[in-house]
Amino acid sequence: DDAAGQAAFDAIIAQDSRIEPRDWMPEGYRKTLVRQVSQHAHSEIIGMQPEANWITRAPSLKRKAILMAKVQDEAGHGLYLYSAAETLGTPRDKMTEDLIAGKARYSSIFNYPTRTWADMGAIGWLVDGAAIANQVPLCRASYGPYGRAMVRICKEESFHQRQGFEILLELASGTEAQKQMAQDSINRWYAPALMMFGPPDDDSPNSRQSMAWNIKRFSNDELRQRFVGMIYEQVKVLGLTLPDDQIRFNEETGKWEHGPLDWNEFKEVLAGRGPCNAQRLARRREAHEDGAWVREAAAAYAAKQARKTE
Ligand code: FAQ
Repeated sequence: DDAAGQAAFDAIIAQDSRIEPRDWMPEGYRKTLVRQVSQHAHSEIIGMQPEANWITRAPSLKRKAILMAKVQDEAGHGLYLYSAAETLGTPRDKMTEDLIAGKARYSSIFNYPTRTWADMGAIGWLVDGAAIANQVPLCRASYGPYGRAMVRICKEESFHQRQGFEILLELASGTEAQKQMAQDSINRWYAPALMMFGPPDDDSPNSRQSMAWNIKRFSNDELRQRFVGMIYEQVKVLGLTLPDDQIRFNEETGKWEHGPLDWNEFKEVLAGRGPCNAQRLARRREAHEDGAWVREAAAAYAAKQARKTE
């Protein structure tokens, strides 16, 4: 019954152990996981678009092969995550329907345009970098299928981050125009990357409960500050700068600090009014419609195989 289920659940959480799909879990726990994991899956899938924009224009065959592999990895991440969410009882078709109907969230970051080749570098370094900072602690998330999916995803994200940093390093040691292109792209991606960690802690309605359930291990601000400290050092290797002159390590609090972020812009993007929201959703919808014949053919084939074995 529910009381026994709740007691067993509480004991697992208290031991910092794992909840598995067939275990009893509170409805709120299930709901918040479906919310976070499906949003995460959608982010990976929508996140393919800004980079796919540059595949045909990559500056060399080698760069093109690497970028294609990275975009394919994002598709794979989306699939593991949809599978993890499905173990909680929500079918993937339903999640996809919500996404293309504009009812589901995905990360704010993917609503910004990729204007130059340097953006492939800045996305790898800053966006994948922020993703890793946020996701390494999620490898220990209390829900088993989610935590296990995160382990592999984080390994692949590390490779993505290196390739982005290397793109910027090469541009930064190139001509003055190339260096300028790299700097411009860092200037545009810095603040949106910091916003990936979510709203400030005092405006984050889900954090407290998610931390109590061992889904989130650190708060949005804690992870954002840690990330700022990392990129503050890394940008020096590039010989470039971050567009924020207020970054400093506060000896008293032991925390990194950064300049103010425009949370109105974040809210606008979440409300569907960012620079590329409409374009991203239209493209996703179009891809879904274009793929209808594949789904129909697969279903017809499966039905035929089922009849054969009857
Ligand atoms: N964008 O109460 P909180 C990637 C929403 S990495 C949009 O703090 P929570 C890799 C939030 O959902 C990107 N919405 O929420 C890649 C909530 O709304 P709701 C994906 C955001 O869940 C790289 C409301 O604001 N990573 O894809 C954002 O405790 C390159 C209040 O916020 C993940 O999803 C945002 N940035 O904390 C792919 C990581 N922030 O649902 C391709 C897993 C907040 O109540 C290329 N997720 N919101 O309507 C998480 O860790 C958490 O969900 C947070 C938000 C930290 C994102």
